[in-house]
Order: sequence, then structure tokens, then C-alpha cells
Amino acid sequence: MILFSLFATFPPLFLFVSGGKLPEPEVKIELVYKPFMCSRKSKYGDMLLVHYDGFLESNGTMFHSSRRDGDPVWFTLGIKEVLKGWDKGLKDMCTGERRKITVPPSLAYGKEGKGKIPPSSTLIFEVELMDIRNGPRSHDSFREMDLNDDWKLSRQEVKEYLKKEFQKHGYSPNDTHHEVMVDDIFNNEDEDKDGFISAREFTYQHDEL
Ligand SMILES: *[C@@H]1O[C@H](CO)[C@@H](O)[C@H](O)[C@H]1NC(C)=O
Ligand SMILES: *[C@@H]1O[C@H](CO)[C@@H](O)[C@H](O)[C@H]1NC(C)=O
Ligand SMILES: [Ca+2]
Ligand SMILES: [Ca+2]
Repeated sequence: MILFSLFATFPPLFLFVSGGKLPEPEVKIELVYKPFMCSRKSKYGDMLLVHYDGFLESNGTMFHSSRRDGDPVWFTLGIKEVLKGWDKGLKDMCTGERRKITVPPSLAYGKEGKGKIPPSSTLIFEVELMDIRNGPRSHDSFREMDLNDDWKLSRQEVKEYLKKEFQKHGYSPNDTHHEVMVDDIFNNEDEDKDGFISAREFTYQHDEL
């Protein structure tokens, strides 16, 4: 989990913490090609470069193809920059891997549809992951969070930051909820478990494999 793309963590935690809710519709993932070598898998906050073809499930029409129409696209996984179905369906993917993902309308363009996509369409994407890069974790955002300028982030500083982010996005702050999130963040980010997130721990992402 990544500090700077906190929003990746908000919605799931929010659901979790507020006691569940409806089961989310799922993306169906089919493996088309798995490379022999896989040194790194995509995770939330990573920037991914993909080529993709998009089809309507109803009649197989291709509505977009990055190969046909231009260049592969970069996006950041898990921050709702793309369809929800992509955020869910393109995790833990190796560079060079190809997948076919089937995305229900609620994780795509919904009841309204959009442009060439009719209302309530299930979409099929054939996606090839070309490259993975570290997501943005800027020096500036670290400095902004480090309130006492000691080059490390305490739990309190992270909590303050969460509170601000929540308010900025129209949620009222909730201490219990923030504690849970802070725990989650420290579990993932405080590599040497000294109770602080250092600038180094913040800036350089550790690969998990
Ligand atoms: C497939 O469905 C779309 C949307 O309903 C329609 O625009 C398109 O003409 C259809 N294509 C074929 C080959 O039937
Ligand atoms: C705050 O969060 C806790 C658990 O996360 C929840 O039980 C509680 O209802 C929330 N309080 C408010 C005021 O939203
Ligand atoms: Ca500090
Ligand atoms: Ca640390």
C-alpha cells in the first residue's frame, strides 16, 4: 500500500470498517499468457503501461484498441484513474503477461453507458502489461506530511494527513477509522519497524518478490 496514493486504500477500508455491505461485483480474470520470468508484480500505486483491446460482450464488437489506434497507455493502478474493473482486474500481474478480463457494467460504464458503449454493457478487455514503474511519491508530499521537519513520519503525522485528506474529499474525520488506516500503512511502509516512516522508506518502494 502506498502513502501517496492513499485513495487507493480509502474505499476498501471504508467498506471494511463500516461493517461490510453488499458484496462487490467481481471481475473475471483469465490468463492468456504468463511469462516464464516474473520479477515483479503490479500492485496498487504502481504505474502500468498497457496495450489493450476492448470488446462489447454482447456481440463482440471491438470499441477500442490501443494497438490499432495508437500508443500503449500509462496509468496508476488502484487510484480510480481508470475503470474500477481495471483497478481490480490488473493487480498482481507480471510484465509481459496477457490477461482477458470480463468487467460487469457496475465496474465499467454502468447503467448509462458512454459513447460507443451501450447502457449496462459488460466489457471484455484483452490486456498486455508492457511495463511497471514506481508510482509517484514526491519529495514535496513527504515534506508536507513531515510537520516537525525531522525527516521521518510519525503515526501522528500520518494521522493528521489522513484527516486532512478525508476532509478535503468531503468525509468527516473519524478517529477510530484513521487508527485502523494508520496501522495498515505502518504495517506496509515501516520496513524496519522503528515506528516511523523514514524519507527513504517513503521514497523507495520495496519490491515484494
Ligand atoms: C454490436 O452492438 C453495438 C451496440 O449495441 C452496435 O452499435 C453494433 O452495431 C453491434 N455490432 C454488430 C456487428 O452487431
Ligand atoms: C467511526 O468509525 C467507527 C469504526 O470505524 C464506526 O463504528 C463509527 O460509527 C464511526 N463514527 C462516525 C461518527 O462515523
Ligand atoms: Ca516528522
Ligand atoms: Ca522506519
